[in-house]
Amino acid sequence: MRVSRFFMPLMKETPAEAQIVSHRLMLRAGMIRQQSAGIYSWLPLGKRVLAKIENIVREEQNRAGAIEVLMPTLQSADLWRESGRYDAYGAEMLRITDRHEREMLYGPTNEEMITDIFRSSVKSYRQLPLNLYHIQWKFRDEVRPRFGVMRGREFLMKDAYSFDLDPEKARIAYRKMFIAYLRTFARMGLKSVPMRADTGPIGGDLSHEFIVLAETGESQVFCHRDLIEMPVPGADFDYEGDLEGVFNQRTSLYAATEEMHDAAAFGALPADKQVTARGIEVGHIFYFGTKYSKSMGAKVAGPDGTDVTVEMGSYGIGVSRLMGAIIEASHDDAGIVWPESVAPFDLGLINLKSGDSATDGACSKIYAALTAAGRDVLYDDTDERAGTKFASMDLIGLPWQVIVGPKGVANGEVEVKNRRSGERETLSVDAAIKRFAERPSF
Ligand code: 5CA
Repeated sequence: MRVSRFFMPLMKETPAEAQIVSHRLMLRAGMIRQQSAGIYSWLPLGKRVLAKIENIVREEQNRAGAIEVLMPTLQSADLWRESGRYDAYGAEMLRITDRHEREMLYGPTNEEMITDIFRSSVKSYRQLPLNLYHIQWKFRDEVRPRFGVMRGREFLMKDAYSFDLDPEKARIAYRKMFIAYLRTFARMGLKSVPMRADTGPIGGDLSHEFIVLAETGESQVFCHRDLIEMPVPGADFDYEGDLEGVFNQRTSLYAATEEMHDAAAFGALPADKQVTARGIEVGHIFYFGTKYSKSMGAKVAGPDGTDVTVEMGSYGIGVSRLMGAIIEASHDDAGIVWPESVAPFDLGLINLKSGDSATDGACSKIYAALTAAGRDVLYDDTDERAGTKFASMDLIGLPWQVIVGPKGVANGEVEVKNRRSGERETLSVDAAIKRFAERPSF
């Protein structure tokens, strides 16, 4: 993509309305635009990152055996009356009436709808276990939408729902998601800590929030220091094998959100292991048994032919919130520093003298070769000053920059800069092409 043809409305000024760094940087980098309180348009750079985050979430859900569906944003109020949550949900629910005076709502979550899908078509225990998920926009009329996409009113969520024959099997489903979440966040460069959590309006008695530690986080959390750096299972993890090992290793150490905090148990940890911090909740998983299946009649015929009410859990990830969390965890004074896995482009190509035929020629060669190799290159071919180009490229945070100027080109050379470390290296044009065309991590 050439910058001259792209849509990337960067802001020079620091937006006054943004209180935290991720919100400021997303606005300055032209990734989002606020349309109403807590409701955003996703501009091209933001949309690209959102798609990358979504894809990592999807790959890890699939790997753990969950199956993707897509449910609508609008739901019928009658469905929610069946579970009793239509009245219980309160002012956070956006209620809508259609032209036939039918009561509808913009879904804040989907337990009722997925239970309806399940009960209409699953009749036998042989079809279990089943875990269905979707990645869809939600609406919650939050009292205080703030911090940009961190606490929006409209936001993108991955929500999965598991169905099992008995509580023991439901715990297996819970553990699979628990492990999938560790992998999902680690692939985005985040250190997440699962913490015992309150279940709120979703219900149930077993629940973990996945927390990324950050000073600007909305949650007060307490955990054992060893959880923060604990390695996560690899891509070859066997979801049909031992789940308990990983699960127990994490849950045997103290970690709780404020609502579930046990000061005495925490105080019993060695002083140097006690971490009291702020955190961002990027995921939340629940096991709530038969709360919805019972009220909505979701049953299957068990092995002996008698009806069994299914055991359920639900598993959410804040897909749009993750973008804010990643920036909070990875930025510097010059701007965003994207991990390669979610960067909007793989690298930026900076032409320091557009219009100079040798420089233009070298850039075109690099751009064509890397694009042909499947790399996403953002080529700054504009005639802005060099300083402006450097600042813009640093602000939008692509992991690598290839800098091409007339002096270097006269010697057949370009400069490669790593955005995170700031390290620079001079390479021949061909070596630079080879380096990025062959990078296995892309
Ligand atoms: N049905 C369950 C699990 S699927 C559920 O709704 N859980 S939740 O309420 O905890 O939401 C799941 C995740 O969505 C949260 O962990 C958080 O990362 C994200 N989320 C919740 N509210 C917002 C919001 N207002 N803005 C952005 N993300 C949000």
